[in-house]
Amino acid sequence: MSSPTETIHRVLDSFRIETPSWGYSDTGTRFGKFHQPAAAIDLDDKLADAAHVHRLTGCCPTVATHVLWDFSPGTDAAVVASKAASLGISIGSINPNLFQDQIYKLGSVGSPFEMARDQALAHIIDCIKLGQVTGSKAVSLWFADGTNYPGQDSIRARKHRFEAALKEAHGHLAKDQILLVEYKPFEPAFYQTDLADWGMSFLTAKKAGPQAKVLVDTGHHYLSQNIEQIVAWLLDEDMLGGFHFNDRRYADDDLTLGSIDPYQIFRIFHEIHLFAWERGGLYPEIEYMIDQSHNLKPKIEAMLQTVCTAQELYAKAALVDHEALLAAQKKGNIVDSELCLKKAFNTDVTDGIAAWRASKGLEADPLIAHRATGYAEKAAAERSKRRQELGIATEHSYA
Ligand code: PSV
Ligand code: MN
Ligand code: MN
Repeated sequence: MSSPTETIHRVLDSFRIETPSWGYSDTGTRFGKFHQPAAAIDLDDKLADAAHVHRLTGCCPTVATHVLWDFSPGTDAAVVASKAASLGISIGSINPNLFQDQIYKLGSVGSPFEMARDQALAHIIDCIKLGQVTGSKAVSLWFADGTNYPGQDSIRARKHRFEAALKEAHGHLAKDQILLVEYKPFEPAFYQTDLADWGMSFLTAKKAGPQAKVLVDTGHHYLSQNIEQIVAWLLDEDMLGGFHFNDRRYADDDLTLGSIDPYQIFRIFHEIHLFAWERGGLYPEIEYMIDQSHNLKPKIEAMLQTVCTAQELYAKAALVDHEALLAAQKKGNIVDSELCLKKAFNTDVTDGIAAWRASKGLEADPLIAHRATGYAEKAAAERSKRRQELGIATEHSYA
């Protein structure tokens, strides 16, 4: 058996986390937006911020992009890809925007209106092509589709429209592309969401084709739902495509990963490590992505906190003694089985992770290292000036 330090090094070496472009710019809740002086204004700023996070952590080489928020019709995707490359990162998942346009009032691919469905499908296909130009692997689909009142539309007709659209979209994928199908049980549709849970995403992805898999956004579940069980089932069916990391207290809160319930994230990672251990150390291909847009915390700090928490919980979960767990389970020893998880969860992995960072030429603590660079202050000064020149609403800072 390898030592804890060796285990931590081994698992962190292949653990990559994608940061979201929308996590670097000013976003808000439906109640308002609190501007931050250092927030990214445009895609160039977002790429620079993502590259900065990667430089500090060494594990965030890709940035997810949101079409319409990042790419306008005139944007040259190849230029964007080479800009990213010049900063040492690349464009990660492409997220179509299927909820912003007026035409999507009653849904996108699930809409009763053919015009809306056609526009949505064409947009997804455009995003698949965009992914081919930028060299991205995943096209990540989240739909705001659903209905708000009983009787508003036929639930089964909407299901069929989804199946047809995703099957058609799948036909446009290149061999190395994947289609990730996210689910969400509520909001903005409140009576019924078309892809409300993992089962609906699973079936829709299966019908779309072999390159479509399920995306688990940790915030998109009912309270107290056992997410690790969903993960275990998806792993077993080879249908787990990726994650959107965040934490929540009530709903889709998009709080920092592990800020509310780190043990939940640990248990998810445990299922993944256990699955790999049973396969002789062969890990499934999973896209680990962050889906958080911090409205109150400084954005880069929140991103670094998230990445470090993900690494910490991933490392801890790798320390579960699988042999001891199996032996305890075989004896029906519930207490010892549970203790195998608790022991790993309670292990302090700070030094092990610091040693891993040192071996990559990284500082022990990315957050402290970030503060020492003065990056945020420089960005705040430069971006505030640019905002004024551009006539963009400026921030009111209490800091
Ligand atoms: C909306 O719920 C959402 O947070 C989804 O999780 C998407 O993945 C994300 O927005 C980006 O469109
Ligand atoms: Mn998401
Ligand atoms: Mn969400």
